[in-house]
Amino acid sequence: MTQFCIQVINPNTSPEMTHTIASAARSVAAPGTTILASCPTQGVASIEGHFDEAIAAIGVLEQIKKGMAQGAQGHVIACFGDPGLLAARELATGPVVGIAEAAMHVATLVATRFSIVTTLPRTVIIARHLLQQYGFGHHCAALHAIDLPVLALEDGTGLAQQKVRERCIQARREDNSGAIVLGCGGMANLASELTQELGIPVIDGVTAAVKMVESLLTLGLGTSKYGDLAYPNKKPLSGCFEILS
Ligand code: 2AL
Repeated sequence: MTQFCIQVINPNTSPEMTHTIASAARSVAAPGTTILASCPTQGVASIEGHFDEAIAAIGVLEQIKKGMAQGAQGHVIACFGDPGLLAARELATGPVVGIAEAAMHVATLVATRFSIVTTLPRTVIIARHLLQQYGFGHHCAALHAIDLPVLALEDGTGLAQQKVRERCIQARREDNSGAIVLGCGGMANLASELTQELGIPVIDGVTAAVKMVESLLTLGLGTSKYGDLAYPNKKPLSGCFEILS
C-alpha cells in the first residue's frame, strides 16, 4: 500500500477548529495516508480579513518548514483565503493546495455554476478576489455570508451551523447553482450531510484538498522548482523570521 504523509495546516490558532479540520481530513484520507494536523503557535485566533491573512501567512510558512522536517510530503492550507499559498509553494518540495482553490476546482468538475457560503460579509470580498485570481469568476453565481464570525462555528451552540444550512438552502433556491462551496475551514464537517439533504454537491475544501494532494503524490508530482516557485533565494533573515531560513 502506498504510504503518504500529508500535512493539514489550520492557519488560525484555534485548537477546536484544528480538530474539526483534522477529523474531516482523516475521514477521506486513503488507508495508507497519515494526516499531520497542525496550527501556528502564534498568530490570530481566526482569519477574517487582509490583516489577519498577513499574520497567518507567516504561521503557515513556519508550519510548512516544521511539516517537511517531520516527513510531510504534501501540504494543505486549510483557510478559505488560502493565506501564504504561493510563498508556501516556494518553501515546499511537495504539492501545496489551498482549500479555496481546491473547492473551486472541484465545483467546476461537478457543476457549471456554483455558489459560495462563507462567514462574514468582509470575507465575501476576499473570496471574490480569489475567484478572479484563480480564473473561476465566470463559474460563481453568487456569494453569501452567514454574517457570523469564524469562531462562532466552534462555540458549541450550533447556531452557525444552522445558518450555514439556511444559507445553502437559500443559495440553491435563488442562484440556480448546481453546487455550493463552503467558504470556511470550520465548515469542513458539514459538507456530506448538506449534500444529502440538499440533493446537490456541497463541497468542503479541506477534504477536496486532501484528495488533490493525495492524487498529486500518487502521480509523483511536486511543486515545480523552475521559475517563481523555486526555493527562496538564500539571504539573511533576522529576528523572529530566522526560523524560516
Ligand atoms: C477562514 C477560514 O477558513 N478559517 C479562518 O480562520 N477564516 N475564512 C473564512 N472565509 O471564514
